[in-house]
Amino acid sequence: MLFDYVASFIVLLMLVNKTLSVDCESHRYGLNCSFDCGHCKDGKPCSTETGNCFDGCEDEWTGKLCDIECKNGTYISNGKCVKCQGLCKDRAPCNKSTGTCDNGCDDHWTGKFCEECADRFYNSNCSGICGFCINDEICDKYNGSCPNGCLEHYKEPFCQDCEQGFHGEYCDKECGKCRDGAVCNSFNGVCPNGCEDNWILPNCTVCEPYRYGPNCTLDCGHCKHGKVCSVETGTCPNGCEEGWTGEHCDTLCSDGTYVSEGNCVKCQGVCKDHAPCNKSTGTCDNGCSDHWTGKFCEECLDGFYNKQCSGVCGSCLLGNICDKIDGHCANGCSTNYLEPLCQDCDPGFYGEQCEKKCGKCKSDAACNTLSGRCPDGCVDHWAFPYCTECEPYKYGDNCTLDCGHCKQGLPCSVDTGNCNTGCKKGWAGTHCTVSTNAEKELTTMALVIISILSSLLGQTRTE
Ligand SMILES: *[C@@H]1O[C@H](CO)[C@@H](O)[C@H](O)[C@H]1NC(C)=O
Ligand SMILES: *[C@@H]1O[C@H](CO)[C@@H](O)[C@H](O)[C@H]1NC(C)=O
Ligand SMILES: *[C@@H]1O[C@H](CO)[C@@H](O)[C@H](O)[C@H]1NC(C)=O
Ligand SMILES: *[C@@H]1O[C@H](CO)[C@@H](O)[C@H](O)[C@H]1NC(C)=O
Ligand SMILES: *[C@@H]1O[C@H](CO)[C@@H](O)[C@H](O)[C@H]1NC(C)=O
Ligand SMILES: *[C@@H]1O[C@H](CO)[C@@H](O)[C@H](O)[C@H]1NC(C)=O
Ligand SMILES: *[C@@H]1O[C@H](CO)[C@@H](O)[C@H](O)[C@H]1NC(C)=O
Ligand SMILES: *[C@@H]1O[C@H](CO)[C@@H](O)[C@H](O)[C@H]1NC(C)=O
Ligand SMILES: CC(=O)N[C@H]1CO[C@H](CO)[C@@H](O)[C@@H]1O
Repeated sequence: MLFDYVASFIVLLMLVNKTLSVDCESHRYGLNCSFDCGHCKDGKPCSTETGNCFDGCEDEWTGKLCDIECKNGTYISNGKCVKCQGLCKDRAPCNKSTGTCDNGCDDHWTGKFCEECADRFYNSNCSGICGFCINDEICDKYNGSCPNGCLEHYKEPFCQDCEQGFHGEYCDKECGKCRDGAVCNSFNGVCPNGCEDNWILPNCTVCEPYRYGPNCTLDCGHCKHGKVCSVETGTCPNGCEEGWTGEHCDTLCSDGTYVSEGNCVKCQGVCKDHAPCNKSTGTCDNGCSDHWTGKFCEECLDGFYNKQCSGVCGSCLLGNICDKIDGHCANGCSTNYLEPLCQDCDPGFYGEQCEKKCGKCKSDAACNTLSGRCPDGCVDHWAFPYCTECEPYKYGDNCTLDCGHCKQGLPCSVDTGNCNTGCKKGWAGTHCTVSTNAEKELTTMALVIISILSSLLGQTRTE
């Protein structure tokens, strides 16, 4: 019985002993309190039996015992260390308790955990840069494709490269005329096998010199100073070479014409030796032909007129020049000249300067302006052809008076009727009309005969 008591006392002691052993030093647990607690929150002790922390772990620690520390590049999620989701700035590890990036995301990354590519970047590294999506849309962040297609002339679906046949920084340039229809390099526009005929390397977008037109098949005209014409329009930058005209300087003005306002027009005047005028200026390079003057030798020299400047002016008053077109003298003629040309004498005058008066021409006719001859004979008793003197044996203002009986049958003075050498025998007086010895009848008879004879003579002269 006593043994039973003793035995149960020992057991009791043992129990007590065990109970006492549970009371470990702070931050220790387990049998014999041989284990240290983990990293409990706020430095609290853990359960002395199990070692569990009551209110969770200190930052960056996990596990029931808060004895697991996450490595750089991982963070605690559901009590486990998992890989950081994204990429923090400067590739820093993410916050081990939250998984976020304490100093922000690395370039090209975004999202709460910097786990997503920023707009316009793609692929697992967010190193891909979006192409040229239509409407400036952003590309898919995983595969980089544009959701609704590309900007014009970019290649689907990534819109990074130019569509075939285009090149340039914005794929806005069409390939030139590559030989055999080849496609140009989409970056530099170079045609791989050279150009079609008439185009030049490297891009085959420019015509060979001196060619133009959509296919570079047209030849430039004659541009001034040998310049190249515009490849689009074919026009010359500084106008045409001398003598050429037309929009493309491909029309040559023929001799005798020149370029005026883009057209070939007739030379205006007459050049020396009838040379053609200068085709670009219209002037006469070696001067004017005789009788011509003016910038273009287009005007008659003073003193000449008509279309050929062959007309010589007449005697204009005071030596004025005549009109260069029709030859008339604007202020009238010199004395005795005939208006309007002042070339001929006034009727009734003749001589080199029309200074001589015509004689007594029959019917008041004008005499020949050069010779002074009367065309149709004289007024009665005047001597043909000039009709300026009396017929022989006539005298007086109107030559109507008969001479007397002058010696040797000579005519009397036409002015006075005097017989200057004296009278015939039997006659006397200054006019020798006074009979000295002959019978009156005889004298009268003789006078009648003489009168008839002389009138007959006058008639034959005027015929
Ligand atoms: C973990 O990251 C921190 C902060 O970047 C750094 O100071 C530390 O040295 C890193 N530890 C290891 C073991 O690389
Ligand atoms: C991690 O995040 C927590 C909560 O925001 C913060 O208290 C702690 O200081 C952060 N750790 C570091 C190393 O910045
Ligand atoms: C991501 O970056 C690494 C290292 O720079 C590289 O080797 C890999 O090819 C990249 N991946 C993609 C999809 O760009
Ligand atoms: C890229 O991803 C989007 C969305 O998942 C998909 O619709 C599209 O077909 C993909 N494009 C390519 C070229 O893989
Ligand atoms: C050819 O094309 C390239 C790219 O578009 C451009 O940079 C270059 O100026 C072009 N060359 C000529 C001579 O036009
Ligand atoms: C240019 O070439 C094309 C194709 O060869 C042709 O159809 C067109 O008529 C040509 N144009 C001219 C102005 O020669
Ligand atoms: C025509 O005139 C121009 C300009 O004065 C000159 O340069 C050129 O030599 C002339 N032509 C001839 C054929 O003299
Ligand atoms: C001369 O004739 C004119 C005109 O017929 C006349 O007036 C004049 O009297 C005549 N003179 C003489 C001297 O007969
Ligand atoms: C678990 C453990 O270490 N138990 C030990 C406690 O102490 C006694 C006496 O020293 C040991 O015998 C146990 O092994």
